[in-house]
Amino acid sequence: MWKQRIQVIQGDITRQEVEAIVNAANESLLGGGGVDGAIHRAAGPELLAECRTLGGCPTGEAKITQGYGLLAQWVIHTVGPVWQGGQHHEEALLASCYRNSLALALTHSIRTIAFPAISAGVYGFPLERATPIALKVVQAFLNEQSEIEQVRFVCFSDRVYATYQSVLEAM
Ligand code: AR6
Repeated sequence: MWKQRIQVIQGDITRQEVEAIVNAANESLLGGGGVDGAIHRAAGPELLAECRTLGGCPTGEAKITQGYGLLAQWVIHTVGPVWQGGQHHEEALLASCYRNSLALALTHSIRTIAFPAISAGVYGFPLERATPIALKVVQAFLNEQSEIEQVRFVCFSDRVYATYQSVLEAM
């Protein structure tokens, strides 16, 4: 059952003991604020050095690096869309972030992965719209394959945590 492989927790993604954590990056992949800044701080300067070799990442796609100082062995960097009102393919691009991150995890035999609420911070994607997209893409992906054992949504705030819980309960 897909739901048993999904976990919603409140916490800091940099402290998760999973094989891969997902970073909500920007197209440069050279760091920033929010969860991106926290991940780079926790991983150390080697992460930025590897990111510099990647040549950036288009919105909706994902690239992988090692985790360096993190507990996680891998970091999957994905670039969420900036919310521009909803008429600029934002929903499809956000779905692609989750799908491409999971596909990259599969090709690296990663079985446990943690996601932040991609685009729901500085990029301004309304949480009420972002959360069902995240959960539905993961649901569909888990139903298609059995290699990924656990997907953890790490919610930084009370509001994000409550939203994920209620959307998941209703599914
Ligand atoms: N663990 C888990 N979630 C976190 C953490 C953390 N340590 N820190 C923040 N969040 P944001 P975006 C939550 O703004 O909207 C960066 O500068 C946060 O509360 O980090 O995709 C990049 O370089 C929110 O719920 O990412 C880009 O330029 C969620 O993570 C831009 O921000 C995402 O918020 C990307 O914006």
